[in-house]
Amino acid sequence: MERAVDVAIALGSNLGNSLEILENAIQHLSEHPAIALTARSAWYRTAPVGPPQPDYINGCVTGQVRNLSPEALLEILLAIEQVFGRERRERWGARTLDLDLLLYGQDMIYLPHLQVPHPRMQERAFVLVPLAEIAPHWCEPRTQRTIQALKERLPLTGIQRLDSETTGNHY
Ligand code: A4P
Ligand code: MG
Repeated sequence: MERAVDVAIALGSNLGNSLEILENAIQHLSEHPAIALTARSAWYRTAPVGPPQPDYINGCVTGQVRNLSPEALLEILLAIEQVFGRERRERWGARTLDLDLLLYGQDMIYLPHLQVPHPRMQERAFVLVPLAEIAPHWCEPRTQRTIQALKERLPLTGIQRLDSETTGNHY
């Protein structure tokens, strides 16, 4: 039987032509036969969390996947990161493309290589601000709070929305 699940994915980049890389990453996701994107946020320029490094561009997309396990979706995200030549060096360090699986329906997953909801999403304005634009009422299953409520608990400094024609688009 087909199983359709709502998913949320965070995108980030702070090396190279970030906006172009991020747009291309969304294009790759949208072309995958098992993924139907439902909404995308605006892009945000965000101050780096972690070691000193350039500002990031961050955004989020939501989608529906069919017959795609969380692990299979993670593999797809890692493969798209590789297309853009991401090298893993320093933890939390600069990267051409970072794709994080934030939410997979209401599932909670605690595997060594995959934790969902993303364990640090509730502390991160660079995740919650774009996600609240497109999925404010989604209940984060660990905290049992909505994305909007989680966002309202955070200071929103260092997050600047970029103007764009694609802002807040729904598919
Ligand atoms: N992994 C486990 N769970 C997940 C998940 N839900 N989604 C594993 C994606 N991957 C997940 O990731 C290492 C491994 O995490 C993956 O191979 C996968 O098996 P990584 O992306 O190589 O490592 P990382 O991103 O350097 O480490 P980490 O701990 O994931 O970092 P974060 O928490 O993603 O933070 N500041 C701003 N302003 N904007 C940013 O986007 N990003 C980070 C990275 C730091 N500071 C930032 C930003
Ligand atoms: Mg990551």
